[in-house]
Amino acid sequence: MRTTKIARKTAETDISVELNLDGTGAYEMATGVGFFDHMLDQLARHSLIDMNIRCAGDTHIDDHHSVEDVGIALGQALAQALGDKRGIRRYGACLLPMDDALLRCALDLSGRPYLVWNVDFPTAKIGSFDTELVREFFQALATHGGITLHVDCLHGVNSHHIAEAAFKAVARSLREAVETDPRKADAIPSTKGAL
Ligand SMILES: [Mn+2]
Repeated sequence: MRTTKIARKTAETDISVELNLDGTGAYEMATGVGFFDHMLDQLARHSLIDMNIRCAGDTHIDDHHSVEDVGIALGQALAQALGDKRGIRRYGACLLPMDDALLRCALDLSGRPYLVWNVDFPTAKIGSFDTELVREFFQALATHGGITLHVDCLHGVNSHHIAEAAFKAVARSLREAVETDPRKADAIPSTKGAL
């Protein structure tokens, strides 16, 4: 089983992440940020990666440190659970509609962090959540997970739908990329021999 556990503690946040890449999308989220929990639920459910994420953060300041640091810890956990990436499909992509929102994700578990983020939110807030933090999360995830991550919003008028469709598009793409390919079960999917 490709499972892992990460604990990350700083002066700003205290985080634990448990993952099972070969799960069913079961999740338990308690980050102290309600909307963010709702987004992480989508990430687990639609990637079929079991996730248990806890964060005690300085949300009395704002949600920034908690959201960014969960992205860092989740990226580290993903990289650790993937190990030498033997047998994985490596690439994933998804075009995901949610009512008015249409999001496109393409990703490569390349070991080379890169984020291309073409997503504008029509509002600065979703409830009390700052929409700019969605990018912060994916930047941290890409950097610490070693992921080349492209996310584009092709259409959208509602910020909640745009954010949710982004998380679902990344989730679907991750599901594809971390899956083992039965035709290449013992190979590392790179001509370099390492990822
Ligand atoms: Mn929703």
